[in-house]
Amino acid sequence: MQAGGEGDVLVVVDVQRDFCSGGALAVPDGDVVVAPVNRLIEHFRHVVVTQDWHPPDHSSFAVQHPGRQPYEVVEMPYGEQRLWPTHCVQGTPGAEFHPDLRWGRAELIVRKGFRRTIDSYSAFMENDRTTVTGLAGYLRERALKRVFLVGLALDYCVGFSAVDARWLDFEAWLVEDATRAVAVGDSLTQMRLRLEAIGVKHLTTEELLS
Ligand code: VGL
Ligand code: ZN
Repeated sequence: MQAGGEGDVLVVVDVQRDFCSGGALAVPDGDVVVAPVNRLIEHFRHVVVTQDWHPPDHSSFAVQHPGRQPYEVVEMPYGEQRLWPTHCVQGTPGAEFHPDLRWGRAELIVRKGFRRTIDSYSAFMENDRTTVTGLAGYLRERALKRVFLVGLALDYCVGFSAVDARWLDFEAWLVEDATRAVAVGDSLTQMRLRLEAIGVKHLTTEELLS
């Protein structure tokens, strides 16, 4: 496939220590994405990376909700929200990119989830579905129209970024082998159905590079 040139952007979602093995919210096989992601970073002319970046008392952390456990769902003013173990706290080692990730060529780092009262899965929009990160405006101003998504986790931040990319009228592609899921309950099945329904296309790193 002809991809990676002008008009295309690789969006590398949350490849951070806390989502990899030994991390606070480790995604099964999360580290496996680093190798294909690095190949893709080298290939793409334009690369954007995202960084989950929470204050220490973020409202998505289960410890902020007495009597609640990680992975339970609670009602927030903006709707349902899953609670997580404390992860990706601003300035801590867990919030750093995976040490092997070659993110140096990235043209933009989008930080998200920095507002205490709102969680943010998507690289475009926070979970209240109103507050924006600014990424859509950035991509439009730079005439980047095809968004290729990779990173962690497929059923949360990568998936919701793809959903919003489509909703905001970008072409969205998922590079399957360069992403992995947290898989809480049926989160992965749900996300796959949703991505299928809205026309998010998928391919492998090999297909993209050949
Ligand atoms: C993520 C849960 C909480 C992700 C971030 O990057 O998919 N998931 N914060
Ligand atoms: Zn988070």
